[in-house]
Amino acid sequence: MNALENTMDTAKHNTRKTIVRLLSSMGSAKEIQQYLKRFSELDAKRFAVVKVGGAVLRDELADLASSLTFLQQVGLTPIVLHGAGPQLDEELAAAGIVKQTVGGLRVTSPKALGIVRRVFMQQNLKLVEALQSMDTRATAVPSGVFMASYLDRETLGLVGKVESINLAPIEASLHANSIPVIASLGETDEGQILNVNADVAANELVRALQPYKIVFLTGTGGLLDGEGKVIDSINLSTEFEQLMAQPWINGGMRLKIEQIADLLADLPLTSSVSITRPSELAKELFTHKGSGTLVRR
Ligand code: X2W
Repeated sequence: MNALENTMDTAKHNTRKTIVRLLSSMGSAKEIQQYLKRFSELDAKRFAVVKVGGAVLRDELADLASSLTFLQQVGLTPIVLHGAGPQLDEELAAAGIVKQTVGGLRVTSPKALGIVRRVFMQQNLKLVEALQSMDTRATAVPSGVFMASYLDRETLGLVGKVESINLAPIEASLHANSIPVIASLGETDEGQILNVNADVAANELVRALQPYKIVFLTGTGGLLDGEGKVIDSINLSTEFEQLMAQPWINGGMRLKIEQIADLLADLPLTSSVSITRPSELAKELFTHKGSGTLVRR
């Protein structure tokens, strides 16, 4: 068996595990039916945007593929946007390019951009192939969605700021009930490809689509409190100030919560952001209890 077949064998096994886990975490089948009905009634574009970090593609591909397959099996099509941070770290280091970030964004030289493009394409195809090998319809959308300008060319080099979103490739994929798998590469009016941070790209995509569910899949399985335990839920309208005053809130976490608060402010009140791990995606979507961290405003 080659590596991909191995992954997919695990993924098929995990799809069965997903169903068993889901059933055991529910009060009754009524619960899953309620959610299924609610999601099915939404316009396809408004069901869910799922952001997948590069670390998840590296460490949890089988769980990710089976969770997305499960959604397609129940007739739902999520919109998937992925990053490739750790893969870029590795490939750029291998090419002798020293990592430099400003405000969490990677300074991207012309030489680095060549590697960024190749790695994004590879990671995009890896997820699409993993899905297709499970007979799941998926469409590679490695670029062409994020129309961008230079964010700060002097400081950051070839890094993009999203100016507008081209929904056409996403809509075509949804129309074919195929999961669009989008990479966070931007493109200027002149056709210059730019490196866009995947969380930033996900947020812009969400602003354009106004989906019901926004899910960030991470290795941590949620936002962690001072003891490293996953926080169940955060209600921004009542808990924001109190949360931000906690001594254990670090810079990265503060930024993440602030970004989510900004994002939710631009969305209908019914929308929520969840942060969970791939194996718990169905539990998050179809049970009252959910999984990971749920953030509302
Ligand atoms: C990011 C794009 C990848 C990314 C980078 O070069 O790392 C910028 O910083 P994760 O895995 O979701 O972190 N781009 C400009 O964001 O991937």
